[in-house]
Amino acid sequence: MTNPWKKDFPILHQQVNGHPLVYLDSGATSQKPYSVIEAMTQYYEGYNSNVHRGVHTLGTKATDGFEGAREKVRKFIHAKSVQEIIFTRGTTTAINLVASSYARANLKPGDEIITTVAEHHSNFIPWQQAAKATGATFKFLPLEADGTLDIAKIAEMITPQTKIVAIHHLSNVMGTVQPIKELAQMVHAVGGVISVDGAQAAPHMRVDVQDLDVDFYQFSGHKMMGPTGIGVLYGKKSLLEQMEPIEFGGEMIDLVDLHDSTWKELPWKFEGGTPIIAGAIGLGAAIDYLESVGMDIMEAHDRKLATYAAEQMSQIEGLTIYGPKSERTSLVTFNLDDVHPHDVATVLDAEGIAVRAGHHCCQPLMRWLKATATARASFYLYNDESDIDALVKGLKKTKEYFGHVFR
Ligand code: 7TS
Repeated sequence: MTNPWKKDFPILHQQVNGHPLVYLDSGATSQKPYSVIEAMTQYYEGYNSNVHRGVHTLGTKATDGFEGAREKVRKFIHAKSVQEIIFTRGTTTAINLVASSYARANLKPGDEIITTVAEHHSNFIPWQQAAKATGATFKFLPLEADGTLDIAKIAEMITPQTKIVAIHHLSNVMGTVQPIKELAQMVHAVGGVISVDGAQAAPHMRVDVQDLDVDFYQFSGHKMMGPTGIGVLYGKKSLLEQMEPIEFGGEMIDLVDLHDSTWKELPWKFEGGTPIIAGAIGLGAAIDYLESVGMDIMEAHDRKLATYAAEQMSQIEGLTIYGPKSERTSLVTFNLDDVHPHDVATVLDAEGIAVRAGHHCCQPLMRWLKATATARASFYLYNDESDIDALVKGLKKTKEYFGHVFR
């Protein structure tokens, strides 16, 4: 059966290096459906204007589009209020906001920030630096060999010293989904907060911030069929209210006096300067598209593909797969014999197959895996089994080629 969604993504219908494009790098960034591209074009062609300022018709339309997108995000992650939805440049900026504002104001020596070695650098360095700046201790939850967490083993690490637990929801290398709801309960029981990097989870599964009971949750538009330059920080209102902005200027002020100033109410106090208006509108259109598919269908589709890929790839002799045997979703990270992953990716590219190779912005995890680098195939709605069959064929060809070269 042909993939019913692929027709919605114009970029996928092209040849690369003389072969039909097989795009297996959605973990880095996803492709965009026509409806997202059109929503952004309509804004620029029809009502481009700044938001929250003018009373003129175009300005009002732009503000309605921008704030309408915020409401779509709220509904998408089931937040209580739009005041809890802060637009940022992406996941990285959203995490930095929490680490620079909340963490630096609330931590002191003796307090602990707990994370894992499997974090993307964007969910690692901001906390590492906040710990350094405040004298807090930076600690790591032990991971099982497949990247999962054993809740029973980590329970004793979460103590009244634990002020922040910062963790990924879905790993961009291992494909593991972490038990966020259980972790949130444990962290709250000792009076701490939990901040969750949802960059990979939000595109692939239904996220309900109230059900998970997370304090902060961050994700990027570009990984979920929206444009680059827009992302989201969800924060519980009670926490965001206590926090100081880290960017000052237009848009976020209430009153400015010579020697002091006051801020707008949530969410705007964290949105200094002219925001990414077309980006927010594009993200709103992406959410409409995702909802039209249904996040439950999406999750089942991406799990099925990741499982099929792991099964097929594990039959290639000399291929190592990282991450859990089952229960993986959306991606497979691997190495092929002693061939450098960049060489694997280069041979695959010659076949029109796009995969990512490198450390995936996870250097501590690469060290923990004892790998200098890995290759990764990541899947999304517009992929199907035929893409994975092409990958397996390409990998066999790569193996043959390098076997021949090295012999
Ligand atoms: N967190 C995780 C888990 C990620 O996978 C990424 C990006 C980020 C944070 C940062 O997101 P950004 O939108 O702010 O850049 N991950 C990847 C990747 O795996 N390959 O390229 C980018």
